[in-house]
Amino acid sequence: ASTSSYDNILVTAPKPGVGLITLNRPRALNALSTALFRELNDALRQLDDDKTTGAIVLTGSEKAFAAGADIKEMKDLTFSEAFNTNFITSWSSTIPGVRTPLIAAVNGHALGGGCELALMADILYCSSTATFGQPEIKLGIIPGAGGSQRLTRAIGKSRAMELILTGKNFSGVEAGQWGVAARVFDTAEACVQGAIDTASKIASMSGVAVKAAKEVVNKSQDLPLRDGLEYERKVFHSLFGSKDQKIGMTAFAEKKKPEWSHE
Ligand code: CO8
Repeated sequence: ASTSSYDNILVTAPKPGVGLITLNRPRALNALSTALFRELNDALRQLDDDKTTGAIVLTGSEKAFAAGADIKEMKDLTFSEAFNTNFITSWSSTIPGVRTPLIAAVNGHALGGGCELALMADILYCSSTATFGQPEIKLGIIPGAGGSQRLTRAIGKSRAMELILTGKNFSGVEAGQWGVAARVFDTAEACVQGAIDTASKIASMSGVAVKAAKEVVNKSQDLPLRDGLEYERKVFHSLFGSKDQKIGMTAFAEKKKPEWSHE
């Protein structure tokens, strides 16, 4: 396992091909500060560039995935500072460009920016006792990193409107029922382990096919169906130019295990 010199996060390699980023600001329940995001984005970029990393898991502690943006840091922010520095944009602009699959393992509080950060992941796992919510309305603001958009797409307008207008939380169990979470675990430990196991499985596939699959699934969130289907077909055709298509199909025909080139 590799370690690093970050102050707010820990980066390890729990299994071959898997990068694990743990948000680690326990005294502030992993509140998302500029310093934390600078480190998180740096670690994500490094793992994404590392050819040996096939999937990334992002988690927090048992108590908090992240309790939101750092309210103490934002308290005195003015409109002109927020506008001129394009506040939050630099925080949330790295993740959409990460091509390696990202799995969020959410335990404890995932509130405000913490909920939005979890929703930015490709796959979300949580424990039944996780607490999600967009409490911004109670602070006199609104979600600013996709809460009104990604959450609404995930759970529908009426439920999203209720949550965002009242600031009430929803549980890990509800996240599972509503399709926010792909899987719900009984304990925090099982949740993180489940995410690592899925990441390991993804890392055992062809890296070219995995990146292509992630790209086309994400297009479904942006494109009308006809354009999405066409996009999928183009990428599908293009994969017949990859080495791994030949390796995968030849291995099947010869009843062997494929040894991916990731090319
Ligand atoms: N910011 C700064 N500090 C925080 C935050 C936060 N969001 N959340 C908790 N802390 C601090 C507390 O101030 C406290 O510090 P101290 O010991 O110095 O007083 C410490 O963490 C422990 O917290 P509590 O004592 O409150 O712990 P409890 O277990 O009693 O309560 C709660 C836990 C319910 C999570 C509570 O801390 C809480 O309500 N936190 C604020 C939640 C919130 O409103 N979050 C939304 C913030 S706004 C936002 O996220 C805008 C989105 C911006 C986009 C982000 C880009 C991805």
